[in-house]
Amino acid sequence: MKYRNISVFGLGYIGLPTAAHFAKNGLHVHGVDISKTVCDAVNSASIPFEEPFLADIVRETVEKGLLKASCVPQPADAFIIAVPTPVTMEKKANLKHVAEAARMISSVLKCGDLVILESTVPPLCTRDLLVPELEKSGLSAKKDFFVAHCPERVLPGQIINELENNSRIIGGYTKEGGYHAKELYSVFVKSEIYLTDAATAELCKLMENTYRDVNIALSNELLRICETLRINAWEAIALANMHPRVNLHQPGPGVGGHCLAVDPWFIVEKAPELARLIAYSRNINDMMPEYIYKRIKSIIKNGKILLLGCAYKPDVNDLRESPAIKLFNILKRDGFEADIFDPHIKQYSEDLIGKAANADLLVLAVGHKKFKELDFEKIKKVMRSPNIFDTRNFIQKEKAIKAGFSYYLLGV
Ligand code: SAJ
Repeated sequence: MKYRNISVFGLGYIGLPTAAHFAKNGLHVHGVDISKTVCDAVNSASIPFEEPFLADIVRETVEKGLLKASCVPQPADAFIIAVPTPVTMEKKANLKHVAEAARMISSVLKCGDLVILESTVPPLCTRDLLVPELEKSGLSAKKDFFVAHCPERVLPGQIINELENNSRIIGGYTKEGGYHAKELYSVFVKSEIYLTDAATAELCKLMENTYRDVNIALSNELLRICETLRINAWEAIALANMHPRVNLHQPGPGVGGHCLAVDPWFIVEKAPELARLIAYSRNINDMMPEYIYKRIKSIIKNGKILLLGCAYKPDVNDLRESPAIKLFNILKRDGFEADIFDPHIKQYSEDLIGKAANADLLVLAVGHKKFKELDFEKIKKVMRSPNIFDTRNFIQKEKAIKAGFSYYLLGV
């Protein structure tokens, strides 16, 4: 194996598990992050966010001296960029962290090194931004070093399993770049590794998340149609999905996270005249919190509302682009007294009963497994008016009604 020393830029949800996996397989890994707090956490063998099984791997590899972190780059044989690529107010990719990582790498780059971009980027970013930044080193990406785009595609909450067991797409900037990157990832990827060119790999990653976002938008549109026709959307979707070639996704209060709510815009940015369905779907999903708010107002006109869940999806402690937070802000904007309880988010994880005191409505916004154990009898006792609105078809209706709640379900 040619690559013994690797450097991972960005120690977040993707970079840290990736770094830890290479270290677990005996490579020496140097993590680089602009946040000293993150570097200190890693060096003291702790992880700055929740992800099942990650803490053990980080502890083990840090203790063995295989994983270290700092804010400054150092020479390595291979560099992996896993920094955030958020979307701007104008719905364009903000690539400043990729450019900054590339600048840092170019300061230590040498002949024969491999540079891999894992961050999700608009098509042609490897060619038009990454390579030119790296070539400021005076070296050529066609002759002196290798470049590939290897998009991350793991699901938060299941990252450790998916890093090893999902197939991978690697897009070489040159054919050799692809081969070298494949050799490196073979260290821990047990499934197939498909080789292509960098631009195809970039678009492929965006297509996957766009497929999901558009599919959810379709379900959200169908849900609103069902409401006007007084048809149960959940039942209709479940039955349609019995068909062997139908896979409608789940409707709900909107789409959050740093991927589905962001990546489709990277396609729109490159082809605004053509990407009409993609942009329209994004807008449908973005409007869902306002729609939920309208439904809430049909249940109560004023009073106190407690949101159950604010993470962007079940069983994670990640708030990015969370539709529940958008709903919370809408409620506050319009003068409702509102609070949040979420067992996964530290600042909202305490005192469910205190928060439910004098509330007029509970709104189930996220289907966390822990909410299956809610003690409705106890909660009801402290509420002013025991109403519950389920936006995820998650709560057992009979249980809530038995406890004395008036039960409302989105999409019926
Ligand atoms: N959601 C729905 N209905 C559904 C499924 C999801 O409303 O039927 C909502 C969720 O509640 C959440 C949002 O969509 O708010 C996104 O959740 P998700 O589980 O679909 O996806 P992410 O953002 O956690 O991870 C996605 C994954 N992409 C695909 O499955 C194609 C993951 O594999 C990618 O690695 C990740 O994006 C990424 O980093 O791009």
